[in-house]
Amino acid sequence: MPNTEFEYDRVALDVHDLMRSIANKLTYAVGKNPAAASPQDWLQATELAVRDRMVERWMKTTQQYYAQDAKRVYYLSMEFLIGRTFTNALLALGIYQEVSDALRALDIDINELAELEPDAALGNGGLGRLAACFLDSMATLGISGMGYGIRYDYGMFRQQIVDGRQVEAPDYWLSGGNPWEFPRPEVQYRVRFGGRIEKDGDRVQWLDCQDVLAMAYDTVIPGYGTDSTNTLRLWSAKATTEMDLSAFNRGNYFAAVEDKNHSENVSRVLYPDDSTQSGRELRLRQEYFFVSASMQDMVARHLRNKHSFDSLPDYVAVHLNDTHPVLAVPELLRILLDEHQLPWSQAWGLVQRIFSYTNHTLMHEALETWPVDMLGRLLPRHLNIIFDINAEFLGSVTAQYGADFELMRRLSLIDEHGERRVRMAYVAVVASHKVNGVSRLHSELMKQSIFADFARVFPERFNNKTNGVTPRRWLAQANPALSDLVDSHIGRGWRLHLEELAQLKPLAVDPDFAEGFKDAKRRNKLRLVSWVQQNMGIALNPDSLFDVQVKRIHEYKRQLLNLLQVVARYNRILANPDADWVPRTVVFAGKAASAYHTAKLVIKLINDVAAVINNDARIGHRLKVVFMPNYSVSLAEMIIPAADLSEQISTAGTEASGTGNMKLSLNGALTIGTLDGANIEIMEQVGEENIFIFGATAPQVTDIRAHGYQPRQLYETNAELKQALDDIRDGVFSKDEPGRFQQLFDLLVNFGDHYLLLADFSSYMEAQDRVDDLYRQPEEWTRKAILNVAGMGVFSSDRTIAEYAEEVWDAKPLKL
Ligand code: 26W
Repeated sequence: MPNTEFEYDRVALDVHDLMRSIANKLTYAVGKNPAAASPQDWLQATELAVRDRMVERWMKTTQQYYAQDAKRVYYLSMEFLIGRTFTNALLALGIYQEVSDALRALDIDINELAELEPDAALGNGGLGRLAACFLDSMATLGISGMGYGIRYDYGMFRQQIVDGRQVEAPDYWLSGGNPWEFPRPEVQYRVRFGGRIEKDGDRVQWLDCQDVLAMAYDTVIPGYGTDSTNTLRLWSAKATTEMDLSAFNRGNYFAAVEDKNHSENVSRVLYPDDSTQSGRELRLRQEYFFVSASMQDMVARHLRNKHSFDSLPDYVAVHLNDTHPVLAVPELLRILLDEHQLPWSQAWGLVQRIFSYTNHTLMHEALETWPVDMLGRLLPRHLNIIFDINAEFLGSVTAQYGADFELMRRLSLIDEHGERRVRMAYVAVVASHKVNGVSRLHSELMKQSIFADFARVFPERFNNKTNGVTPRRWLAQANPALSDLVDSHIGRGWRLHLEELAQLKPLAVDPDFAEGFKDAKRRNKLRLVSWVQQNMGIALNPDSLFDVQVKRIHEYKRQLLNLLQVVARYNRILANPDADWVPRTVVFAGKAASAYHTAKLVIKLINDVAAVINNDARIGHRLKVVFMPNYSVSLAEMIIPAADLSEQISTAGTEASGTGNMKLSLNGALTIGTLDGANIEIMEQVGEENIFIFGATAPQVTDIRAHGYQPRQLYETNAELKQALDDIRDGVFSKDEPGRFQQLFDLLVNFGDHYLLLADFSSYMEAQDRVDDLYRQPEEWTRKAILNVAGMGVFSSDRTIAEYAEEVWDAKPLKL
């Protein structure tokens, strides 16, 4: 890690210089004169002026990468959930104040400009955001890292709430242009699909395929307070010929254009599914499209600089962000074998030294498998290679364990039950020298469940890398109020050394610091209150407890458990209005996969419950419920700093890690959560007395399921739970359509309650009572909140990346 605290780089950056370069950009790059310029034009001009200052560092870094003969990490991911870049770039360069002053001198408010930038929402949720935090940390640590992914024309859908229901609208994020990217028309690779294989002795040819071109777009990724600047290279599809000229000449203009559109569809849209695999051919095409271009690019770069393949693993590490990019394995083999005529044993040896793989979920329905038929039709040579890997692998297993057919069947890369399918996670494990989970619990469960047999065959491959988040975005950028306070007590070094937050521990009992802390939280709450007022017309009470659950909507994350608690609280208030209620604002946000019926019904229920409670005069300020539409990185940056309570309530054993849990705690929210994913490690860091833990543990979950779980019995014996469930079933929140939520009731009471909401309900209610009790003692609450911030040091993605660099990639920082 860089060891000097970052000093502002004020070289030649006085405000007048900046004003001049912004004005120049407006005129010569945007092509507007100041009188006619819209706020968007000013934003674009400012972004271009800022970009120039990143490019200088970028070139220096690239130069040093070659000069120092460094190893580079290629991070392959279908998703990069970057969010906005403008403010992040200003903070990284240390010129936020100067640019703000320059804009003010031009009579422009920097915050208003920043709000105009669209999010780069090229991801669904945790996995995509983790990739973005990792890019930030790699650049900041000086690791030469390159992200490879897809430049989707349309990112994650925009969520509208119409009559309480989710409606998906396209995300036209590129329509105003994207000043952060550099198109590279000179960097294009041909990606082939279909066709057939012809073998002639050792020579293999892939013939009669359809092809599409992958063109590179480079985005600059600045490190914080360093010259180190990396690249995110995203691929966009281009038809190989502008159009089919023969069709054109036959006068069939439209057929020609349609064909062109068809091949370019491959980079059109991000699949909005996380945690269920769609099984669609276009998704498979996307996966191959970007890994093929990436491997071709990587090999070409290596051959430009080095002469032989022997040294490839000394210069490149390729990391697989889940199984989505696993086809990079047979693709690199194809390039080495068929295009460069390497012998199999050499090529396979290289591959196993180059690849590493992170698993992000144990959920069965999320594990990718592709039908052998589909793969064989689309990528005949790659299927071939996968069969060869399988033969080699099973051969080595037989040599070691004898001919145990049951074991072979379990380990085979091909699932032979019913329709034959390729198990992509198994390909990843066999091809990688390191395989990791994303929290300690998850990494253990991974070895006990989906990879149990592999963990015995390759014990040395399995390891853990607990996730982290970048403190630059998730504290410095999102929470200036708290950042300023922290700076004035322990200095600015935490941005690069998050463990320095531990110095806040003694300040938890310092009345001045506590006062400042409360004040910062209140300002963040007011920011959220005014957003909700302006955008949703709902008046929130900033003095209420802000209880926040923001994440994808999924049954395993149990938004419905939270809602049962809300309904039970509503009933309690109605039964006892004069008790000393702690006023609460319950905030939900998150998208549901567009085909996930149950998750969408949960969104409708949240909105229906909100409508009833918020309009019930008997409740008043005691309880409010809001569902904020279109959860995104930039919305998270506003919601998280305003939170008092962080809901991390997944069924133990289901949430691989969670990263929202880290962001919320880092911003001074207390967690109410199960012993799942990284919650366990958060508890260890902040202390058991500073977190609200409830519910069954992972082993208890297994036990409950094994012993004939009876949710109906819980329903019948817990009166408060029964009332809440009956209210939902009987239409208390859906008077216009009383049976609307029958299905949700049935899932819990009659169809087995797979995620054990009813089993954890009473424990959750008790934990919520402890939350209220503590909130009644504001000094105590604040003290514990400060201790949460102070305990978050280890959850910096810098720590995570340093571990990957050392133990997985063997990559050293550039000396800059
Ligand atoms: C093939 C469909 C599909 C798409 C995405 C299946 C699964 C995924 C991802 C693995 C889902 C995901 O985002 N997982 C989350 O990864 C985070 C980063 O490691 C973890 O913190 C979350 O716990 C995990 O749910």
